[in-house]
Amino acid sequence: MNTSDMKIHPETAAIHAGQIPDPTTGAIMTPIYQTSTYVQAGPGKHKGYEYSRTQNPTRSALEGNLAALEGAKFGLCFASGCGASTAVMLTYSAGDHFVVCDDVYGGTRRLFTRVLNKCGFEFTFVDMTKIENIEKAIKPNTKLIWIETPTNPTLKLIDIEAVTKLAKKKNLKTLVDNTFMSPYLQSPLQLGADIVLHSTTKYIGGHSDVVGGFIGTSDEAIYQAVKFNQNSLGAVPAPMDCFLTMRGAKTLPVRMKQHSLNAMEIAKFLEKHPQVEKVIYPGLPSHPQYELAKRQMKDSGGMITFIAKGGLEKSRKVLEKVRIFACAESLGGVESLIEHPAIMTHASVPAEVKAELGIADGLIRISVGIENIEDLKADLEQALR
Ligand code: P1T
Repeated sequence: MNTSDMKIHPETAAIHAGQIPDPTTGAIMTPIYQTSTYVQAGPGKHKGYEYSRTQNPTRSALEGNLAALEGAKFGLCFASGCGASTAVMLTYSAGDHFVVCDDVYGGTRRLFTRVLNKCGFEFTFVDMTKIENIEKAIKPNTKLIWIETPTNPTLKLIDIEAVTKLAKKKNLKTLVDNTFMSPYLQSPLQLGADIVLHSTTKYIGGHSDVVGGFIGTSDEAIYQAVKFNQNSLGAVPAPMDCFLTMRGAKTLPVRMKQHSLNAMEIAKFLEKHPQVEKVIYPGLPSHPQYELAKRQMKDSGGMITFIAKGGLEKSRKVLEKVRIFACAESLGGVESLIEHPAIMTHASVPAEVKAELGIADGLIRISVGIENIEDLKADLEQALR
């Protein structure tokens, strides 16, 4: 069951990578090593584990598992996606500049513009659907290009390969937040990115029961720098959280297939619906970057954004009337969620930026779960009516 030297497919890696039966009992599941410290035979004589902020065997198993899923040599886990972002960013210094896609997750924008700006970091936000916008934003002190694709919540796509080519030419690093796609549907490192990041709270955990973050890289220097910050900043996940995330990850491939199937059906249903003004879904030929979606993503995932006719009043009603969809922030769980980005997940984005990005009052974001598709359609139908 040690798969480290085998060439295995994602469906097998999700279940086995990083995990070996417990050597003391044979337990097939990695134990929850609920311990803060480890007994040493003498000062410095230990088995690779000294203190659980620094290392924990349940966390190591999860890190190995997720690194394998992303095709990364190294993986590091954090207490949240924001914790992972912070640990990466703090490997840089005051005076460094970053080019960031314009509609990053609201919490990432908040971290950059209201926390890290105070540390002397500089950010330029650009629409990365056009590569020339990135090229124009690069300055002599630029260090990293930060991509999220599809973007949150307007589901714009960014051509990862084109960006990483430009970054390499300019001697810059590229990070891809792969949360919306999951490692099963998109492989940024294979497209040339240096770092891949996840809020494991979402599809990787998959059951809305745990908050976590992950970064994967095959660059030893980046790994060492982020690992140093993982220990120094201390935003590490608890062993129980690592166990839950690892259990979730085992079914990631089957869940992603069903999320994509269900979302495709819902997107088509909404596109034909008389109460709906516009649907944004990368799997629909009406998506402006449909060709890129087919090239870059294995399937289209579970996230749909749409605009209901009737503005704020109508969208509020839809969110109040749903019965299977739950009105809640977050995404990527087995259950379907519906939310209003302008009021909920992206409330911290300034009003003028929201307007510029098209995060309108009528905009609704749904995370399509893996329930029965007819039930989901019936629920949206009655809520829209
Ligand atoms: O919530 P946390 O685990 O800290 O992850 C932050 C984060 C990072 N990147 C992306 C693309 C995200 O969507 C998130 C969190 N997003 C939500 C909570 C949301 O509802 O969009």
